[in-house]
Amino acid sequence: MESTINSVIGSGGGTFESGQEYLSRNPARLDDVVARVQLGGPDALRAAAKDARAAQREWAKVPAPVRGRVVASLGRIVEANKESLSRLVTREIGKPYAEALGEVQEIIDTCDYFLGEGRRLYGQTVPSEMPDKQLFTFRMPVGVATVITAGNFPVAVPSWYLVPALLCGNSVVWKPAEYAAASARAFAEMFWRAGVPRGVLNVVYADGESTYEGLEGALHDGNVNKVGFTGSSAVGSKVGELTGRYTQSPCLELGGKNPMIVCDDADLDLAVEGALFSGWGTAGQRCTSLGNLVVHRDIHDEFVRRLDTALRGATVGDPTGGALFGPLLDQKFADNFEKILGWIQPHHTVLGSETTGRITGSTPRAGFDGDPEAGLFYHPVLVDGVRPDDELFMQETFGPIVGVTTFENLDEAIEIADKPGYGLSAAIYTTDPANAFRFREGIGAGMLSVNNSTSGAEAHLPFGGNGKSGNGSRQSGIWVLDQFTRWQSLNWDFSGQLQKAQMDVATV
Ligand code: UN1
Repeated sequence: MESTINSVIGSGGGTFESGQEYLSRNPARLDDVVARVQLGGPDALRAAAKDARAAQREWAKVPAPVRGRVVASLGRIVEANKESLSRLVTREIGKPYAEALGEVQEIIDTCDYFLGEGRRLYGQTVPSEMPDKQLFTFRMPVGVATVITAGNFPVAVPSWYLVPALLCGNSVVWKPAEYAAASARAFAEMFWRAGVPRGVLNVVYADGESTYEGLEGALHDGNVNKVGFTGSSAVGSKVGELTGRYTQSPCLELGGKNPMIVCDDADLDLAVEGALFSGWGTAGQRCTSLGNLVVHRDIHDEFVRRLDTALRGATVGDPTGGALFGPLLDQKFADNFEKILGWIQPHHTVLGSETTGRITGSTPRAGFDGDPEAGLFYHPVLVDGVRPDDELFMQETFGPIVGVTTFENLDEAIEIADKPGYGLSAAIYTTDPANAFRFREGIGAGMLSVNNSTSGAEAHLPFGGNGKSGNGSRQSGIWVLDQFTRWQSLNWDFSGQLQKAQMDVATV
């Protein structure tokens, strides 16, 4: 069954269609159309931001604990629909069902965390340097948040923005990825059912160019106060430039080339398991996916042998079954991955599969589960002999491919690991705490793991990166409140005189 989705849902109405229709297809069975999406032109986002502005004032007047109750109710609605939402995510983006369940759980965890924040959202009382005067701080909503998200985590990552933004009294314009349109709509419906007024959460579907133009227009109109963006580093830097022109600092969660250092004292089986999950799980399509294995020279051969065996034994295929990974997200990602396979050089050794590229009837794979011709399935690839200057080492791949590079001492490993200039997530496998601490101090990433993989961050820790991975902003947990509120100070003088700061210090 397919559904039709209009370019703008939630807010006032009007016609913003650009005339372009996008078919959101099941990437495991391309003939299965999940939704027909009417893409909007630049006016769509601009109009939605105007409606969001109009709705925000009333929403901000709703007491924060009551907004917290709406978040609590959202969590319960998501919980009650956990299986159906997960099934839709699996159908629309090809994420294995077990991972989709984990993704939906991440929303429930986010709601559980923030529902109590409605009763906190603390400000401070601060002593004054003058008598009979009291100082206070308050958290104010920023106003209208425009949130642009990718489709690899079509509901959990949006929840990291939407839930705290709404809780803090902001209204939201959400532009989800078109290839995850139906999942986004199903999730938005849950907000509205939970009690978020329709104009307070507005969903817009548009292509990249119209989104950029619409955002520019909405910023010009003064109807956007905060932009949250999850996507590529290239687009993130454009969003940074655009918002910078309006003296705004966006919340950017961008790409990663996440390294895993495997020391000579590591538990190799544990490291293989971690590499398999974060390198090829989710078809390598997480921003936290493993990009570079940086392996100690002395254990390199044994580690690569074990990883190669594990990868050859991994099941690829039908995401509703037990496969390690399913198809790539969408044709655009498949085309990009074909280009990335061209980065394999003659000095590389390709392992993990007999061949690279799309899995078809004529390039079968042992243990493939599903119809290879029906979807965007690719062979997993392990590339040995990668050098730190290779494109494969330096660039994000967003697909089921991981390279191996060697090192001799830990300082060198840390330097190599940071070379691509991203800084999202990084892992080390070692049994020596001293190695772990040196890694913690030296590495540039925002999220670290010791003896665990690069993916799988928990929802109440700060999520985010540095360098090409972001501008240092953090999502999730308490830290995201600084994205969606502004500090306001108040000084209250009850002395009955004009007291001047910095003037009376000598007389006290
Ligand atoms: C992403 O790919 O954009 O840490 C987010 C993880 C997940 C979130 C990934 N909790 O891998």
